[in-house]
Amino acid sequence: MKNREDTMHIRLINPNTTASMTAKIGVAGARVAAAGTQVSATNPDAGPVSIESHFDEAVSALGVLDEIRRGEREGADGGERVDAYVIACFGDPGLLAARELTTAPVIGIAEAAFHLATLISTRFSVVTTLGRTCIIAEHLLQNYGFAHHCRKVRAAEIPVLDLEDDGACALGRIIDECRRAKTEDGIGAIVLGCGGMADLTDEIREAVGLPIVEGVTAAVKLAESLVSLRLGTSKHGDLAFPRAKTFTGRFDYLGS
Ligand code: 5HY
Repeated sequence: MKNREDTMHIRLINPNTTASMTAKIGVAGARVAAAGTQVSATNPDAGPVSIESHFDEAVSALGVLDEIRRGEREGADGGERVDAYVIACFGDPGLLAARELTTAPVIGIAEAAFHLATLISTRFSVVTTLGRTCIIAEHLLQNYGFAHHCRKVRAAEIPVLDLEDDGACALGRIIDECRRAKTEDGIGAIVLGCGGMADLTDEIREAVGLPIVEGVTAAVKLAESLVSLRLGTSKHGDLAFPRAKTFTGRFDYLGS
């Protein structure tokens, strides 16, 4: 392992295949990274251009696992070792399966944002993209044990890729929904519910006047903490490496 005091490499994985969103996520992560932290951002070659349903989520999870395996291979082949991974989609697709594939910490942006929001407020709301994805965030809140901290999961009713289109006034709709949350939900903070919102934090904070927790930047800072504390994914118990076995058909490449 590297001398943690000096350098670390954090790999951000955008589970959808929209390269412009991956680049934006990379810029947002690098902007908050400490000196000595190298941030790289990738997305799978295959998968949905945006994740807006359970189906999209399920398909994107395999892309996430392929990117983790790629990061591990790069390190093993003498390339730049990855010290921590961030899954930069608010559904945290494939999170636990990804943790099985590496000793490095793997952090989902939803989980990271929930953790930080509860450190600065007793109650927060989430503002995500489409109404149909709210249930995904609600399931994560329950699963991670944060449901009682979250007053409401709201949607700005914008398709994810509107965040890539300056003409779509996605920002205005997000600010309007955040303002409604501020006046109606009795909260102290707002969590942004999409990796594609990673570059909007400052403008939303200015316009709404509440602490805004954004998942990509939250996950980068948590990853830095874990790596500098030499805390990696436990290989004792359910997150141990998967047992070697044959995979058939188009998944035979996963066999070991
Ligand atoms: C995300 N979709 O963070 C989720 C947001 C959402 O492609 N990146 C996506 O709406 O669930």
